[in-house]
Amino acid sequence: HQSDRRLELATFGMGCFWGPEARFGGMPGVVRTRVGFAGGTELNPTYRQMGDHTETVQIEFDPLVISYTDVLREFWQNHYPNRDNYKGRQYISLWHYHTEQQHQTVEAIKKEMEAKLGETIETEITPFSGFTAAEERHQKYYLKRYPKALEQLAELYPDRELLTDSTFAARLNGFVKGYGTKDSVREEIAQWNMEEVEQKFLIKLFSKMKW
Ligand code: MHO
Repeated sequence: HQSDRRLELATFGMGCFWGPEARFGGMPGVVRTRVGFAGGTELNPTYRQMGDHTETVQIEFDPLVISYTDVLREFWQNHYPNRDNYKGRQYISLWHYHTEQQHQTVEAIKKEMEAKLGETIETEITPFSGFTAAEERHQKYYLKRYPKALEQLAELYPDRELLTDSTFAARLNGFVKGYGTKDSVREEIAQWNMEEVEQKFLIKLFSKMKW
């Protein structure tokens, strides 16, 4: 699919991971999304046994289209970071930075958001320490509610791993949750870094998709 040159990673938790995967998956410039577990010590976490890990979304994005700063603002503008942790660490507000440059940006945007919120932000900000993908049934969770659409995608993505990693599926998962319109999705596909015949194929598939 899209080539991976110059992609950047962001890893964060902001409550149940289904919603933020759709939100960020619907954003132009986000090339790949996955949900999983991060931040804890439990070995081989699963949904049923995540131990001290947090429900986390990991995105790969093209910084020429969407900046790390944009991703951070979207993160803080769309959850309350100081909630009581009623289920231990499962739903805490968590930000993992991958580089020292990212770390500095996180601290700067945190200050900006604290000024807006009028409160100290308690998001746990720590260096990335690993990410374990969640079970397949949690990936692109909202898109999975549309079996007819999945059937039409099955030819393109014969195994579910391919669907999980696809930019198209990330955008569709956002679309079904109300992020983006038919036109915005079509317009964006036309910008993707792939052959024009592939773009046309995806646009047609999307336009004719039965939900
Ligand atoms: N309360 C939600 C949480 C799911 S999210 C993957 C539910 O069980 O529907 O934690």
